[in-house]
Amino acid sequence: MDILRCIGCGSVIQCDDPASPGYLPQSKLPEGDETVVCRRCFRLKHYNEVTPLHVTQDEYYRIISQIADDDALVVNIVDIFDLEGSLILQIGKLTNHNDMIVLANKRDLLPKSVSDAKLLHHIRKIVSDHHLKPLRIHLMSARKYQHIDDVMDSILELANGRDIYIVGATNVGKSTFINTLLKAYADSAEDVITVSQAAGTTLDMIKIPIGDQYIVDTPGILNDIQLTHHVSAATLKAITPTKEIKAKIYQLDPRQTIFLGGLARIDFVGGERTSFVCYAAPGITLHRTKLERADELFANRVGTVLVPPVADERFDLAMTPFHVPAGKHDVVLPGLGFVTVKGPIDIRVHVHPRTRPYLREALI
Ligand SMILES: Nc1nc2c(ncn2[C@@H]2O[C@H](COP(=O)(O)OP(=O)(O)OP(=O)(O)O)[C@@H](O)[C@H]2O)c(=O)[nH]1
Ligand SMILES: [Mg+2]
Repeated sequence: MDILRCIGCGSVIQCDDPASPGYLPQSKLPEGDETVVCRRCFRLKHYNEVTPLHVTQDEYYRIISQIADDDALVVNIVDIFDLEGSLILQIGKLTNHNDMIVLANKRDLLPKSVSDAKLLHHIRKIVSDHHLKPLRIHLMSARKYQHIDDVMDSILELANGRDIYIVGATNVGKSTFINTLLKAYADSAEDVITVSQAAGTTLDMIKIPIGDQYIVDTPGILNDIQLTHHVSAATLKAITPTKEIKAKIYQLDPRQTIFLGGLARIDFVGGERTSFVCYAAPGITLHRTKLERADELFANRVGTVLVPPVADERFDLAMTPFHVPAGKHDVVLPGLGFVTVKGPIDIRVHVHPRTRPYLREALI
């Protein structure tokens, strides 16, 4: 008998261990050759109930390195909202330097006033800093169907009949992208592959035939510098924007601080009074205070004034000082958003110790 796989996450179906991927009670096994969905995917889809499971790093490498044996097109999806966090350093080597295209997903989250040209310029720089050499880079929104036709034209042209592997860090939208393609080009009425806000949704390769070639979904690699992996489900929900993020503007005097909930803080240490234009999910409470009060506030008011996080979740934040040169710059707070400021000023940026804040020329 052929191995039976879950169409939602790619796991091999098994009836022995409810805690392992692909579990389905014996009684639910299909009689004929219809597609099956494992219990975890079923629950995710119908009750939004997440059973945490992760592909280990070794397992990930084993799965992804299969691409190295194929002459294929690698479609590397990254998340515009967390570019640094969603790039995989070793991907060129793991895929034996197969031809690659980069798709920068979730364009819908950034304001329309951000120019595509500027955004592409910035993405190109980060991609090349990471020593990746894609044949092309596209912006898109898999969820909102933005630029999907252009992307598909590019992919089919560059694949030229070869298999197409969709790779990327967890949560960048790989499965959403394939579902979107299936709806747009194969008349699929609903999402076939399981998609969720939690990291580690897809657990093995899912091969979908399109004509003579395959389009293959893969599990995401868990990048430790993605904030996603360090917060509770409730916090993740609060910090994940669901639509275009809107600017919130604060005028700050030197010696003032602005908090993004209890998850980040920017101290304005020196310079002229200026505006801090914050772009983050509406679920994150912004709070301005005097620098001299900031430590005390952080020690006592996380979860009440400074939310998220809620309940007992607490993080120590790590501090990095920056001199912002003259002109408009974005202070990028990975996984949370960015704050546009005008230099020259001196600031101190406090974020989750696993993530790395950085400066870039302002996108807006
Ligand atoms: N705003 C926005 N959200 C998106 C877009 N594409 C995907 N998402 C969301 O991002 C989250 C992760 O999507 P998935 O498709 O499960 O991501 P994945 O890369 O397959 O994740 P793993 O299987 O865990 O590696 C879900 O909450 C999606 O709804 C997009 O274009 N815009
Ligand atoms: Mg997936």
